[in-house]
Amino acid sequence: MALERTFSIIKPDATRRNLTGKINAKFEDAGLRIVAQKRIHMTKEQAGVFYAVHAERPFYGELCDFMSSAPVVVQVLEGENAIAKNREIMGATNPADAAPGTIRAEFAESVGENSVHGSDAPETAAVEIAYFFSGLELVG
Ligand code: RTP
Ligand code: MG
Repeated sequence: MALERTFSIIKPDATRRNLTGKINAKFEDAGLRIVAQKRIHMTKEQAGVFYAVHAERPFYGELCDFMSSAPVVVQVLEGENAIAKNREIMGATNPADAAPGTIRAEFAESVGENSVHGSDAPETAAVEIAYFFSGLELVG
């Protein structure tokens, strides 16, 4: 299988608790390479565009408030089967359901404040990467 790229966010609950390094270690230990990374603080509007797919869900407002409440680390991860591999390392959305050893099992605080985001398909990965990074910032 060819190298694949996925988009990842280390969310505000994790940056607040200084967990960036521990989370990045999990990605790197699993063979994913961080080919782009930056720390940003999104406005509520920018978070709203990113999560527009959830606009009709009851938790949308709360999610946008949370994602703009503190800095996040946005990153592009590269590796074999990177999209599925990253979702496996992250664990289930709700930390109560996340497998032992996953990021969400170890670090997430709740179903909403769950430490990381990862793209769910090649099409969404491409759109999400382009929202935050220019081609020149991706250094494989
Ligand atoms: P993500 O998009 O952040 O990688 O997470 P995911 O695919 O595992 O979950 P998704 O269904 O796409 O939901 C996006 C994010 O919305 C928040 N959420 N809150 N309060 C709730 O019931 C609820 N459900 C989802 C979480 O932050 C989730 O990661
Ligand atoms: Mg999702």
